[in-house]
Amino acid sequence: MGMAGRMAMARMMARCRGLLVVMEFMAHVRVSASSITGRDGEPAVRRIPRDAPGQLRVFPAEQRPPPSSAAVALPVIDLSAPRDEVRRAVLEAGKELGFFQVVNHGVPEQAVRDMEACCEEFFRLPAEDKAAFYSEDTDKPNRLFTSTTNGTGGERCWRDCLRLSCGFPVAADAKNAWPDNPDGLREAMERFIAPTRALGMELLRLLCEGVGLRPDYFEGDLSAGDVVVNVNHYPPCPDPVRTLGLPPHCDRNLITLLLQGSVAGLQVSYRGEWIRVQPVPGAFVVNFGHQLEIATNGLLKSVEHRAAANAAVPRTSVATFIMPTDDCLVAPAAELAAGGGGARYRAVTFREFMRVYKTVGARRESVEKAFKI
Ligand SMILES: O=C(O)CCC(=O)C(=O)O
Repeated sequence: MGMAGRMAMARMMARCRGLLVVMEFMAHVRVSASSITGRDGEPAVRRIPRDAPGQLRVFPAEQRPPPSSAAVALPVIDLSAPRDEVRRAVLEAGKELGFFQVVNHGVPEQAVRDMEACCEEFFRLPAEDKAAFYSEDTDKPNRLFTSTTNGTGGERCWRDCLRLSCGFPVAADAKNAWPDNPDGLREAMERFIAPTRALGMELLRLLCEGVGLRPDYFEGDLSAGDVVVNVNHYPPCPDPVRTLGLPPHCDRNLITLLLQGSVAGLQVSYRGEWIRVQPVPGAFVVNFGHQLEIATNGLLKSVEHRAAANAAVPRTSVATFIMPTDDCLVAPAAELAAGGGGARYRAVTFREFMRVYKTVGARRESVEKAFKI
């Protein structure tokens, strides 16, 4: 074969490879659902929705979205109130629920709006424009994937996710690793990350003051790992009663700041019930990850939450996770351990925590079992 022939062949193979990726991507978001089974192997769905993803996770009845919600709402805390008041409210909500919403939080409205708009636009792109970003390699810091590896036993939940990561401050090569389509996504992400991370650090300072740690306790390695953003996208689901967007899980990081958008879906575990979190325009939902629970010796807990699917409209949420560095040794703060009858968690590097977390899954009970003394 001559040079021109070899080049034509190379071009065709490259096109085929591209197509395979697209087909693989499509297979993950829309394939025939003939193999739907519950976790225990029982054929849980008898009438299969025509457009359901393959191996759709069908949750046992007791884990499905409840017909009614708990009669408790997450507190909405105005961060522009006097500091004493804010500190008290944040600590109270944090101790009681492990979750709260914040408004007047200092993250510019425009930064929030641009981030949400670019993320929604990303998921509206044709599959072939997103396919290059699709990967099932969980070690990749930036990727598009379907469902979650958390506690689904390989079955799929009704969620696509664009995960974007960076160190802080954001370096040029980190920014260049994010999708450049749609236009402006990289810039929106960069403008969003800085004030959102600053909000997380301010909440950590308030919590430190509240529990009696020095205000900068979480500055340094405990918060200097990658900032990870999960853009969760839940397309309308043909059978939302029998599956979930995300299964119950606790977060692995230090603190999480979630924009849940205008469509409800987040549910928070509270005394055996699920609180449906009502969207508050412009608010961040805040919750604690396992690293905060370990560092505060269990004073502030990482609480299980999940995302419901819905049949009517697509939903996009943006979760920002503040993480320790991989080598950071996370242990109960000495002053809290002393006051709390000794350390209740073993000291662990964040790398080792993540190794175990990936093995035991994200349910609260299994993580507790692995790290509680
Ligand atoms: O979409 C939501 O409301 C929840 C997202 C979430 O829990 C996560 O990204 O870990």
